[in-house]
Amino acid sequence: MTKIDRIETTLIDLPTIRGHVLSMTTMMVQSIVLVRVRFSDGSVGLGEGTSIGGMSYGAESPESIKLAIDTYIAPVLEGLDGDQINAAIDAMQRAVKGNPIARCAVETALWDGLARRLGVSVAQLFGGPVRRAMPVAWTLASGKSETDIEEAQAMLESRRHNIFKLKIGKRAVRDDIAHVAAICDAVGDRSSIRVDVNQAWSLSEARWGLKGLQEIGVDLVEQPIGARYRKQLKALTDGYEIAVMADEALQGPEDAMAYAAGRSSDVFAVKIAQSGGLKRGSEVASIAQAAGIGLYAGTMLEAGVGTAAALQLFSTFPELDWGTELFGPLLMKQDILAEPIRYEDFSVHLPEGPGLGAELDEDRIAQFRRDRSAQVAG
Ligand code: MUC
Ligand code: MG
Repeated sequence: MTKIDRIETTLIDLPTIRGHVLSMTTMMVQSIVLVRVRFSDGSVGLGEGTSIGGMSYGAESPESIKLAIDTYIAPVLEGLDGDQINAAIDAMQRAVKGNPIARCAVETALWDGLARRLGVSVAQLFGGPVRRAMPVAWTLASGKSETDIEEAQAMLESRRHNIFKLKIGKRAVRDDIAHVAAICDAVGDRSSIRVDVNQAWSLSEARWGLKGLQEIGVDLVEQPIGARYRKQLKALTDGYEIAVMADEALQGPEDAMAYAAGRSSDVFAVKIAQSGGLKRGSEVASIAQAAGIGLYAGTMLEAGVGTAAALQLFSTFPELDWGTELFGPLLMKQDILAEPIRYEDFSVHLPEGPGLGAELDEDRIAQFRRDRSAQVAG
């Protein structure tokens, strides 16, 4: 038996290329928890636990993810059989309620370890990839219309992205619509324009918002109202032609069931972290497909390890009608992978190699790990 010997976590703070302005916060840095699971045969599996803007996006923070793993998950898993991932997932779920990002980070490392030991990719463990390149959106969120337009034009010219997600919800609805309209005017004929409100609108604001967005030709609106208002989201889905996507509302297959049963949104943003792991993420996707709901591969703006994990899973889904937004590493000045994930021809490419296809750049990790001063002093 290949035992789980030790689970190690490292907090890493990666500066972003510009301020990333969301309805609830502005990010200047992305903080990730890198997980290394060491197995008794010497193999190592990698995982990543990442949230957005401290605790402003959701209930977990980088610090709480690390604490949940170090204090509550590692002691339960250490000593178990590393090849028995279903049993490990079950043990984690019994020991730790909630904390889906922490559980996903550890589960990812277990899949990576098993796949490396078998000499196959993580996608192979989920039945094998059906695609090696996936459409990839870029988020325009500089906070200024002119800067966003320049950014979009540069992305189109370099053929990196032709799908743009605009972060709105911070300004008055009318001002947000004017901002989106300016971007649609400038690049809307060459790209798909979508918006993410990150729960910021009330239902009445959302009614005006969706009407305005629809009139200017926006393709999709993501989580316009609070995650807990399923029936209200359904009313918006039924009331407008513009596609409505659920994001923060989907915390795994249980929510996916409720949304599919009520046809409360047109599209699901499936995030491995928010779902509580790759396995639960694949269950969310299966429910969407069974219910005829569109699929979109969402991100928590993970660095290379978490992004590679999502790519491995999403490469196995037969339908991915709305593409992906797995661009996290591009938002950071530097990533932690030795070989960067490839973005070309408006697509993100599935990393090659065993496991996640992700190898670490240890110098970068030494440079950006939060405890580096303690390391130097010690
Ligand atoms: C979210 O809410 O979808 C995805 C892209 C981005 O800029 O933020 C994320 C989170
Ligand atoms: Mg979102």
